[in-house]
Amino acid sequence: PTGTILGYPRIGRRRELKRAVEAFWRGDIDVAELEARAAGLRRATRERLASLGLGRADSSIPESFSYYDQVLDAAVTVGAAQADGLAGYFALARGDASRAPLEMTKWFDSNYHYLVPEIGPETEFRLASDRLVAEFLEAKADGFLTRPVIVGPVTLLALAKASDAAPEGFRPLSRLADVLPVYVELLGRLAAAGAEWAQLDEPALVSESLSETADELRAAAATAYGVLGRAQSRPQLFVAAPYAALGATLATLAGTEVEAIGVDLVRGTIPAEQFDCTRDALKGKTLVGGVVDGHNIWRGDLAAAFAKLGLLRELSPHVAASTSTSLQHVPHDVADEPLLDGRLKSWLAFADQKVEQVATLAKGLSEGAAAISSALAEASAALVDRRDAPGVRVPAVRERLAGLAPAAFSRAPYDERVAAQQAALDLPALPTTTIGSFPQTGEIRRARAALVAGELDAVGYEDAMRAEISRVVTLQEELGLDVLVHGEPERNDMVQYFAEQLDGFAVTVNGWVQSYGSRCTRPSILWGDVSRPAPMTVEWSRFAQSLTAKPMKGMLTGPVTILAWSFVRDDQPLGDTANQVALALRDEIADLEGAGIGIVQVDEPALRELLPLKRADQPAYLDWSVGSFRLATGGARTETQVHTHLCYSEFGVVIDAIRALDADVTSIEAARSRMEVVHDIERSGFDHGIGPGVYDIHSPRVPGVAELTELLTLAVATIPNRQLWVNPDCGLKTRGYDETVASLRNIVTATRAVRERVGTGD
Ligand code: THG
Ligand code: ZN
Repeated sequence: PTGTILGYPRIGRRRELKRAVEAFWRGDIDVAELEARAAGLRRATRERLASLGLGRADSSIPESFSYYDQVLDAAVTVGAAQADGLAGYFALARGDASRAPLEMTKWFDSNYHYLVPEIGPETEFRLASDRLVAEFLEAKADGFLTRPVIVGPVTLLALAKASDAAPEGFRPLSRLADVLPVYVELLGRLAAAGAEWAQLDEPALVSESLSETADELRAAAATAYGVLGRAQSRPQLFVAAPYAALGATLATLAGTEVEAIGVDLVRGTIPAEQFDCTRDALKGKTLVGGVVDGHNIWRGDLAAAFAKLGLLRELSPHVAASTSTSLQHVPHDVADEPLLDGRLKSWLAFADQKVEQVATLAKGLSEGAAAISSALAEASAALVDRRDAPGVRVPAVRERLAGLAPAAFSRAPYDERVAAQQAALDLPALPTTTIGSFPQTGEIRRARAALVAGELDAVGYEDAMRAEISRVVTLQEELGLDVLVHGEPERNDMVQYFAEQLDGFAVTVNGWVQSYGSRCTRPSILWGDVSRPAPMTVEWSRFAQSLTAKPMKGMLTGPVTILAWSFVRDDQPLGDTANQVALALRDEIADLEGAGIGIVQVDEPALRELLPLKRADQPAYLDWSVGSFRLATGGARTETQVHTHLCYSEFGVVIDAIRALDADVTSIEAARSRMEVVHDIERSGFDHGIGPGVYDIHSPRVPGVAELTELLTLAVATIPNRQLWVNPDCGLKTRGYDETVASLRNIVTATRAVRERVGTGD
């Protein structure tokens, strides 16, 4: 085949898998019904892919289904995670009465989260699942010859963490030789079932953010694919290395007996100096060029993609077109978006359109460029149309950015700010607050759904939201918190809420993308120059502040996070786009100040998330990301206290960035590590306000007063009191009210006890 994709969304065009899996969890359907629905989805996917131009019988359709996560699937397949049936599989992902869920973390530089397998010297590898074989046979019975996909051994081990039983310093990759026989056995079964190709995903080979060095990973690849290549009975092997440049590891893989190697030519290139050595090593191997971007939703430059495949042909006569990554990161189909502007739609390619692009390129490879010249010309015309369309470049936005003085990125010196803020806010020592959102009750969701359905008018909706805000403010006053929030009932999602109000963004109706397990997000599309036609949050905050004499925090989402959780234009540097968003937020902060708001929190939970995989790219990233935050907040008055919140971050990794943000107060996730972070904070010499989360909001467990007191005692013993804030470790949106009230009450009680002990009682 000359065209394929690395993987396809599995959640379903209408999130059918999410619905089925959640119905199973609730006990509404049994395992047979769940399996039947999943099989139906897989069938529909194969038919769809064939109708979009992938071959039915040439292994170009990948078998990339997963009930929850592909890393968990691989771990279960090799026996590294024990799952008793589907219920046991889900228990690994979500935990049950007897065990905690596996840890979840971000999959390379995507917005997808995978489960982290735990592997130690005691882990007994064995082929424990035949799901891959069964799905291949299921396809075969329907007349499809598909290509089974599994996470490869190097990536599986490199992403795993050491089990609790493992000795200090143990690394799962040290078990490579033990896991390879299981892969060999699996390949044998696939061959026996009639599979002609198998795909092994090895994104770890491109990463510089793992604990293994590039040399260690390259050596592991040589070992692994040396062994798998020599397997007695196996399908042809396609090793895919998405998400960044493969570098010298391409030559390493070329030196093994695998039949095809996939390279990401959207994020990476093959350097000219590698051409000679690689060409000889490649011999009869197929190079699969990932030239259609699997990460974004742009139609892109198809002619340029085709030209890249031409360059690959100088390395090997066998070249195939592919996506740069699995299409699991993009929604299904532009045609499912009736409300998107037609002109914008003509610039877009979701998964189905990208499959068609691959099919076009494949045709060009086998029949010559002339056979696809009109398709290439149409894509180029759409690019030209996009370049000059109204809203893509707005002179007023560009002039304002170009005219910024360096001073726009800085506030008064921190000492001055501390004094002015203390005078204005008069907060006690160890002030208590929350991160911003309160539980999104069924009532709130119903009101929003009724508004969207037209059953509730804007006035009725706003009344419902104001009632909720009053309830939340009253609750916080009763609890005795020091800095209050309005609870954000009016926000569906902390990015989409802003995207819906800013010029330059579009939002989708069906553009769901899997975030983890059954959870999805609907990223907004940032297509043009960004500006703020009107204030976005001010009336809600003004109303909330009118209800209380305590300080009310204004709540905004920062520029980096707005970019990270949207599909962002690819026609200018991210930093330029981020600064446009920053200016809109800067104006919003000024308006909040005008409405009497003295504390503004600008959340950047995704600051760590966008960090590039290649170390060489990281300084430039930190430069623009920090710069955009400073531009957003740099206009705040000296007496306005600027907060930020970061999640999913190891403090050690982002401390330099946090310092550079220069926020007055930063709250971070810390509860899961039992406050070990306070030692990092102390060592780093960080001297601004800091709120290490005192309990984990990701679980319904209510932390006890004694436990909280102990954590706070540790914190005050390590960090100067004047710096310390007390808060949960993230927003409360996904929690219920019962546990939220109980937890916050305990936080206030523990804080008061510790305040008295350190002699700065309120
Ligand atoms: N918003 C956006 N992107 C995100 C997050 C977010 N990416 C990273 C992180 N948070 C991912 N975490 C979640 C947590 C919960 C859900 C999705 C991603 C979730 N989604 C609902 C679901 O799938 O049922 C749908 C929500 C909706 O109706 O809008 O619960 O916070 N943009
Ligand atoms: Zn958080």
